[in-house]
Amino acid sequence: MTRHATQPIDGQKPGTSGLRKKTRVFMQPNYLENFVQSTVDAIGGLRGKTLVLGGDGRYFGREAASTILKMAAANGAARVIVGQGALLSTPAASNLIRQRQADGGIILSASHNPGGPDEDFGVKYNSANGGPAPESITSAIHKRTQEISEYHLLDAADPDLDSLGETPLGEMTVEVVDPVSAYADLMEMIFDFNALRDVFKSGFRMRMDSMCAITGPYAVEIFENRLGAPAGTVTHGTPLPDFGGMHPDPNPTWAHELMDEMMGEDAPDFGAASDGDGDRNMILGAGTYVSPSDSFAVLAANAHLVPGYKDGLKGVARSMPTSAAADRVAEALGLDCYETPTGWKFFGNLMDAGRVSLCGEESFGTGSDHVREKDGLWAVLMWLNILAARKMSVAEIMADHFARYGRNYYSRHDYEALPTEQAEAMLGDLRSRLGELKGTQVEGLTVESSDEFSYTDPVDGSVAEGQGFRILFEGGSRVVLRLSGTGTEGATLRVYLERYAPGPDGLDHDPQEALSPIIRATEALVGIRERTGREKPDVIT
Ligand code: VG1
Ligand code: CO
Repeated sequence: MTRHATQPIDGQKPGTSGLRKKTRVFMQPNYLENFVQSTVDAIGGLRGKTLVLGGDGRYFGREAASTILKMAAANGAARVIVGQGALLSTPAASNLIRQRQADGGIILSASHNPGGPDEDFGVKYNSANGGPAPESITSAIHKRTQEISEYHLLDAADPDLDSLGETPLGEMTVEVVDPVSAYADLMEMIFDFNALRDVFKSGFRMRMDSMCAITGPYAVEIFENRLGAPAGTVTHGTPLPDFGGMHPDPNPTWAHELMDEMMGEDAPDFGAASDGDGDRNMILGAGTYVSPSDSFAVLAANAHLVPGYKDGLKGVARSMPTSAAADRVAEALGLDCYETPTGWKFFGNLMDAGRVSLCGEESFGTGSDHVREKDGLWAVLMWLNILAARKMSVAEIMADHFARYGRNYYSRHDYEALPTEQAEAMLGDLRSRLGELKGTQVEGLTVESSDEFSYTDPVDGSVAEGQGFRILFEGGSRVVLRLSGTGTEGATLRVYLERYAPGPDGLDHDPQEALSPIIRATEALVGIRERTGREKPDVIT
């Protein structure tokens, strides 16, 4: 018997990046099974297909992988390639899907959200191009969850996820692979590993904080084993089911240990951190924090120094809330620059069509067309390679970049776990006033325009509406507001603040100070403090 009767479960709607819920929600009877079967149904079944499967090692990942393997077998899949121990970083999964020409993949992660029985879990389907399924598929999955009546699951013992090699599961083959080697090989093809070895030989000091999440084994293999960085360069390098209690979100708030070290005396030359599933990165120099939007712009400006991009870039793309720093680089280099909604799934078509090579988001996400996900360790290697080629410190590279292109002062303020109704009412009210804001003078600023962002994909013509509110001020400053689509508790309001300083003066202010008129204008126009009663944001990046 492989058929099991079930009933629709409410709320199985994928967000910015797959379905994310409290782990205990996923552990309820039929919850995972319903969502996985709906995914299978929405993509036209699995008969004869090959899938890639793995996740970031968080609590419930192994059990979920076993269930999914038995479901894949009962649904007629030919083969599932699974990372040993059910582990795969998100970029490594994307790479395997592409390299092995699989039909798709399932990634078990809630990314930068904490893990554990009382924290978060997630499931995401990626298509044959290695990228997160586009909205057409995620909405078909959601629709299917509302009408599902049965799922298929093989009655078999849990498959062995730890021994490398092939074993049968019913008619299907389970192929357990080393999660790290193919990814590390790909990195060797893109970067100048000889030059990087020389950098470490010369005494260059780096700290890579893997935050007890998935990048630990990848970072140890790449930095310590292949590039010769001293043992201990990678900290928190063992993936743990609860991330050792860490919140694996690489930003100054949650990666505070690394922040303290990099801002302290005798700081290493270079510091980096990554998130739960390994697709995010934070970049630091001794005493220097690089804002993600600036990091993306620096990578675009210097990519030609890296062997994998020596012939130049096809174009670049950034999410709408990401600062326009990269636009200035694109303009100088004569590259097309696309502006997409938040979420990596919107970059896939542009990369597949050969329109862009590099993509970036303000949320510590950068990547290229080497895979179809953002890629944390790739970004760290980009920086290392650029540092090696330019023989400058992180601080020097930033100062040089700002002097050349001007500086887009930028910050994101997050208000977490707001009552959903309150947050929606606040933005609903803003929506109703959007048309009247033009010309409003506030805190010495004048509103130039305001709208709600919608995106028409230039490749397939699909339209995504309601992707965030934009208020633009005269002189190039702006504020963007949107609600998060990855949280599992109430609503998280994200407020993205930006102000452009052309230079040569005024390039080295504290971003919060430089942005203070915009912060005050936002309060006057939207009334966040007044309506939520929150004195300040929970997280500032
Ligand atoms: C957030 C970020 C977005 C990112 C997404 C997935 O989404 O803002 O830029 O693509 O997380 O990242 P939201 O809807 O919460 O703002 V990851 O590393 O969690 O897969
Ligand atoms: Co992530």
